[in-house]
Amino acid sequence: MSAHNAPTRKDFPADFRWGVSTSSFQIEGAGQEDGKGESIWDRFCAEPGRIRDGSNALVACDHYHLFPQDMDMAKAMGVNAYRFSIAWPRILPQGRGAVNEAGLAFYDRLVDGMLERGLDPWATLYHWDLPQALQEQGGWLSRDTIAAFLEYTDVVTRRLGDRVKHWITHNEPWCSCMMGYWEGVHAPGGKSLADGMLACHHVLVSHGQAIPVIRANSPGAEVGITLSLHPIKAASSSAEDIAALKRHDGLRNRWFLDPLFGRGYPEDTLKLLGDAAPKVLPGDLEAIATATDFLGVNYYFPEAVKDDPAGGLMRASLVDKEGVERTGFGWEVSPQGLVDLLTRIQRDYSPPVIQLTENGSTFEDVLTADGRVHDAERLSYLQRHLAALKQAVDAGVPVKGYFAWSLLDNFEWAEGYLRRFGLAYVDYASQQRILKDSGLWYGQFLNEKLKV
Ligand code: IFM
Repeated sequence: MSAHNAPTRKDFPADFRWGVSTSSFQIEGAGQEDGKGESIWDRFCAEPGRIRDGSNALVACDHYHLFPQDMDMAKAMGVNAYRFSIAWPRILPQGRGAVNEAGLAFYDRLVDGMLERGLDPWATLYHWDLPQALQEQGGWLSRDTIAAFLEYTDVVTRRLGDRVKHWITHNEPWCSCMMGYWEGVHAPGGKSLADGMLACHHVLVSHGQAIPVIRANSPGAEVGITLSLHPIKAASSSAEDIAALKRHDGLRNRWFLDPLFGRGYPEDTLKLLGDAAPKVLPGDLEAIATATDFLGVNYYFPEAVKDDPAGGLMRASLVDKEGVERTGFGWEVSPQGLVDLLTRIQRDYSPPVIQLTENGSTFEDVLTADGRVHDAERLSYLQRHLAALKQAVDAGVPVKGYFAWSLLDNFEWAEGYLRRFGLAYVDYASQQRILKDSGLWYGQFLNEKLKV
């Protein structure tokens, strides 16, 4: 898409929320400063072979010290909302018990800085950096971690609840639990499907039980959860592949959406899981279904699946479509997938409000001699996804906000610093930030002050 037929801000409702998205572990650095405790990701990074470039996030983008300039940049870009996450081990270094005042003071400064700049703070309570001390007691496999999460939520929302009016309990339980406890590629590196399912269940229960705590401490706040969801297609029109699609969708999407919207876990998926299904206690499903104000959706790419008897309990495996456009991660670029996903969520679940809490892409960025990053592919990705978003809004899907992932290049988990998702390029040696062409265009789209 040329800038020519990219949407303009005026194509969206005037009260649409425009933001950027970040997370604590990926940008803050200051990994051992001011009393912060160790997180499972600090530990994971220290294990040889876990992170592709052998790096860690002890310094990352040094946002802990450079946040004023990062927020100045966000403000100049014209966003009106800023999504960030809170590092649990900065607040409760041992997971529970003693509170680290310096950690709370950091988020005071961060939130106040946002408000001074007219940025609406959107806080995520859990973006994967569990205190290592809790992992040693079982992490999300232990029901006690639910109580620890409630204690942490209470401490944070008591302190920030007067100023933060948008709370996200968890970011992408699929990634923190299934990639962390089943696929073994994220911290803590577990390798059991049953563990992945149990961790997911505890995370979902903790989400539901945290809602009244947040509402009590942050009057008038809006509360939601963010899921990573995928539109899924069958690899062919055969009955077998279509049945495989349904099975895969059960685990990937419905497993989360159904209980959050009061339907309990999907029967067909429960049956296929057999002994790997989590133990559900009385009251758990009611807690998970506690009403929220919005559903946060992170969209990156669609999936295609085929019937495959060797494809695990769901008997399905992913198919790499040929000849499609892909990001540097190999993820298919599909703006239409965003329309499909949003309309499907609306049709099947009718959430009151959807917030697109992440969307973005990684490509090989080059800092050129003119001191710029001409990231034409990311720019085109952004423009086409905004056009798709407009299509969904026009079709009546109640999407009320868009948060670009991410403000800054950052620590991309198991990929370390090999993947850049930022609208701003980060030169990690000097910590200099340089708005890429995509970031300049987003700024132009938002306030027409910056010119590409
Ligand atoms: O960097 C991550 C983020 O932490 C969660 N959502 C997906 C992003 C890109 O992989």
